[in-house]
Amino acid sequence: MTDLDLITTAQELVAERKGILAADESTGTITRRFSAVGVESTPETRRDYRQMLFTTPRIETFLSGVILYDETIRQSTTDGVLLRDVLVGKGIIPGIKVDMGTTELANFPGEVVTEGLDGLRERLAEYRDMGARFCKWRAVIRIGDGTPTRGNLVANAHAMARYAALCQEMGLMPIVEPEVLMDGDHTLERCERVTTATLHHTFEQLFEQRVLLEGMLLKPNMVVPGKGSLEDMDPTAVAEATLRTLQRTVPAAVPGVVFLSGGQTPEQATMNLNAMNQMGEAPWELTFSFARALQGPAMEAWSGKAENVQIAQELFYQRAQLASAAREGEYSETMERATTRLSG
Ligand code: 5MM
Repeated sequence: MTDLDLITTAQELVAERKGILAADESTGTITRRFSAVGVESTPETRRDYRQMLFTTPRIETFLSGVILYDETIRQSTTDGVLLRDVLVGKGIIPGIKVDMGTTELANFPGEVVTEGLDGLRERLAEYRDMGARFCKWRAVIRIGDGTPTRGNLVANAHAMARYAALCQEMGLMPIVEPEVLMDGDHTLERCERVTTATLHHTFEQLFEQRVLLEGMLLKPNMVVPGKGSLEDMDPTAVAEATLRTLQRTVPAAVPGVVFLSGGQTPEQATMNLNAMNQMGEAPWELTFSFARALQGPAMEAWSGKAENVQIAQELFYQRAQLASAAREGEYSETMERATTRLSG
């Protein structure tokens, strides 16, 4: 693997009309999501669900890559085909979440840091041998009274940069995901200030650790008001604030920004991505790496029942199609309504 391979992977993942499916929910997270739709979480139900997503007919039209969880990269379909090979067969690049989740940061009450650097080089070698071409690591930043602190932002940024450097050494393209959570009643303006500081520290540490910017992707939150805020979610305001934040912090050498949806509704996340792409001012490709905003309606329709697989796949296909349109700035409420009518 050379720098050129890393750059090629990054560019392929942000190719025209395409984005990434985040299907890397850890067991605890997918268990919570399944429980909300009345599905028991077992290795088999998790396999069935992900098999349903990956085998959706023609989904490769809109997906360049899928982020997998450790369990999933080792699982096979009910016909005995490795799930990762299903993706490769469709021309979709398999990637893998390699962080080990968050833990309380000592001396910083209420703030967390992401773990997973110990033994990472060896784990990366195994994932690379299994065919993964890219990785993902997520840092979680909470907005609260007096938080995030500088100490917390630096600790998370340092860990992300160490992760990214190791990935590149091992020939795996790193996605760096600093997520400022939507939890709270903060304003859009506060989210902008915190996201700006978060990305500033992230790129400072990436520079310190000599990470090749052309061979990585950034997966940030969009700049939005907190879930408990009384402010409306206005796509133009979100797009302006998000682009301003990125322009102030993210070097143009980074090939792409692949947004997380963060608890926005599928419609909101899609509309906001569309608004950004319509502004047409960005030096980076702007696309999606959504989990909930792609999977939500499909998971609900599936509800763990084999007879619902077809309708669930149709809903998943529709959300990916709409996200792909938003990636080009071609999404509209008319398209959304037409899709709703088809599925309703
Ligand atoms: C923020 O979560 C990531 C994107 O998902 P959304 O679009 O739903 O916000 C997602 O890739 C996340 O990192 C994985 O689900 C893993 O999360 P956990 O909490 O299980 O590590």
